[in-house]
Amino acid sequence: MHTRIAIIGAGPAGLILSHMLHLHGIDSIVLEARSRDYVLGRIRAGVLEQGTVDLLIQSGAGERLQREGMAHKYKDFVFAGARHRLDIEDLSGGKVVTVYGQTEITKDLIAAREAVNAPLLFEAPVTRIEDIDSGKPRIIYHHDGREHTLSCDFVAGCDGFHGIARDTIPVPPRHNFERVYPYCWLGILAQAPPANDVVIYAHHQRGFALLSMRSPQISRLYLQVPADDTVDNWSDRQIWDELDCRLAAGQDWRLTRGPIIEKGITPMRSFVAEPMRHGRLLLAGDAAHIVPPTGAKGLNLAFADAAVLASAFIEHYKRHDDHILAGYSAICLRRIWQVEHFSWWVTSMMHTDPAQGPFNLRMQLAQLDYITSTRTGGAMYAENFTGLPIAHVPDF
Ligand code: FAS
Ligand code: PHB
Repeated sequence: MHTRIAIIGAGPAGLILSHMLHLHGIDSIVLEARSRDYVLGRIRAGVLEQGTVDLLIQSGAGERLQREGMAHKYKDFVFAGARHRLDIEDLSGGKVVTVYGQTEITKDLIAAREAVNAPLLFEAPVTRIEDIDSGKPRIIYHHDGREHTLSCDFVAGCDGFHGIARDTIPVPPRHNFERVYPYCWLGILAQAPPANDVVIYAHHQRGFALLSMRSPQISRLYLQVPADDTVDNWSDRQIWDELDCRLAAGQDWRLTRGPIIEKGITPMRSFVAEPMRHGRLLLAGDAAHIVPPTGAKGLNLAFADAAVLASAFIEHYKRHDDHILAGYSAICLRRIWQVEHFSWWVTSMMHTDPAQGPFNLRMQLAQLDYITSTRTGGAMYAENFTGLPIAHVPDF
């Protein structure tokens, strides 16, 4: 078999890339290791930047997002026993964030691909990527109990942090940059109406806590826990009590409780692999970078990479112009490092780290005071939270 673009992974990066290429008449094949049900069942991100929402709507995959997505003009911070509201729409010059689960985006994009009978193979793990330095790279994958070979013009490594594409780039030139944090997030999904109209980030001496949502009936909540913690250490009651303690500190409200339908531990790390291209292999999304979820950037970065990569392929095939393709890694990495900095900064500001001592606690409170009490500080936060500009986005 041959295709122009072999895409490894049916996560947000791989799915939106194949969708955008299709709209420009460029054929691709998506190879996904997991089953369709597994991919559709993953509970992950929830906050979309303005650019991600615009991309989904303009590419025709945002109809349900427009109906069910919850646009947030504000964001709340809780610290030092008080709640502070940030008008992110005003401070960002008119942009908002939209709460709409990554699970729903995956459903919408898989539906869009299957509606045009796109070649999207599940339970088809890629085991090798060959000849990326030649003009005819090959993908070796397993499907239906047999090994297959797929030749292509380019390979898009959209296979996430634990995929194989990144390691196909030799060291050197590949160089990994990493920071692992001494804490994790315990996340829950609960059948309980969200106790607030917008997302709350809480700074507390016992640790960070986050209130988010998936619908008017479903709450998404997180607690900072030690790096070696497990969900088995926490009863439902202990989770709700700790969330109340941190989110409602010094205030006269409490969370609405309900059945917890999903629990999970998310590790916290910052990671970037440079470069994002080697020969005919180009990386996008978590395959190339990871951010701690405090900035709500992982999913949005995947979309931004895919938009630049789609633009590069469109220019290559339709205008025989390789400027974006040649500059792909540098173009993406400039924005990625700015988002890595924002995610690291917000994580360091919001999470308690006993090793940092009391001076650090005062530094955190001073930053939070600056963001919530000055227009300059608020505007800097809002500009990053609603999303930095993406260098190249295809038109549809
Ligand atoms: P993904 O990891 O989503 O997709 C990669 C796909 O490639 C997977 O489906 C995988 O099965 C497949 N694959 C891997 N190896 C393969 C192979 N050899 N052959 C074929 N397919 C292969 N981000 C936020 O912004 N906020 C959050 O709250 C948040 N929570 C998260 C919680 C968890 C548990 C995890 C793991 C991530 C979370 N993220 C969050 C980050 C997440 O949303 C990612 O940024 C996003 O899924 C990135 O999308 P992709 O780059 O497409 O990678
Ligand atoms: C979520 O809704 O899952 C969410 C919100 C904000 C974050 C991370 C995750 O920073």
